[in-house]
Amino acid sequence: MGLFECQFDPKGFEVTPEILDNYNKLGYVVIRGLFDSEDLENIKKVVEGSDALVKHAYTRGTISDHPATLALWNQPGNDVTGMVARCEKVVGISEKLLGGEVYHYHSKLIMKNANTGGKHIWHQDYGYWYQYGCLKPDMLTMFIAYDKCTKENGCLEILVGSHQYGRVDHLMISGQQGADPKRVGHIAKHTESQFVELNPGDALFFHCNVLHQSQPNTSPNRRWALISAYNRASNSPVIESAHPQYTPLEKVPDSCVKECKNYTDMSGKAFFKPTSNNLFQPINTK
Ligand SMILES: O=C(O)CCC(=O)C(=O)O
Repeated sequence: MGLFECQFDPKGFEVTPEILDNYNKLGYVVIRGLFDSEDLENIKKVVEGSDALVKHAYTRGTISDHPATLALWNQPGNDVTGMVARCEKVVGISEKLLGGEVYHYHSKLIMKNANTGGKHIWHQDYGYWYQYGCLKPDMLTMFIAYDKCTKENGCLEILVGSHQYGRVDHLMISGQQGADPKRVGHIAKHTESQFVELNPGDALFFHCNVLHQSQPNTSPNRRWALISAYNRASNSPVIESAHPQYTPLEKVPDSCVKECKNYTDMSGKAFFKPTSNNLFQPINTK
């Protein structure tokens, strides 16, 4: 079975009942061409044209010399990457898939450079968001390919429909939080694995209980991705933790991704600053 995918149409795109049914059944949808080359050119001016964003990058995990490098921010902000996270198409699709108002939970830039690391072990995003006080799995992740994502450069691999098995216990494995490998082994016998190969500007929306992993980038081709996570407004965390409680999201027209000229002012993004003991730990679990 191939990937479940549809093509974005800037003149009018709708999350149809067919898309919603498949999302609920498979746990994901790939939307090709959600961002076009002009959008990507403008995003590039922030991501590569200045160090304002990438200077916040850090490395996480000790998976046998294949650590993951990323920058993470809790509020979208007003630069071009903020427009990506706040634009009507992204927020609208997320609201349709989650069935109600959403807010920005966090975003990140995952940087898998050529011939480097970036291994992510099998996990569910809700594996740790649960620990952050989100009571329901009313959350999703949007993964946008900034570079072409292929099997060779460590694209995402998902277990299709694995969200239907519910949340799996997560354990600390070599510096990363991973889903209990025995449980994953059982689920893998009942689900199909799919490599999610994407072209720049394509987006994968996936349910927070979908099991996913990715291999290190052993290829000569860089694989960077922009990721934004959304939570239902009604599912605000019941404790203070690493990511924000309900904060109304100020939507912007899709055209702002092309038109925004803010490439350097990152004020208000609330970048995550790692310390030796806050990686994946709730800040306050009272
Ligand atoms: O970018 C990747 O390869 C995996 C990212 C991921 O799964 C995560 O950050 O939770």
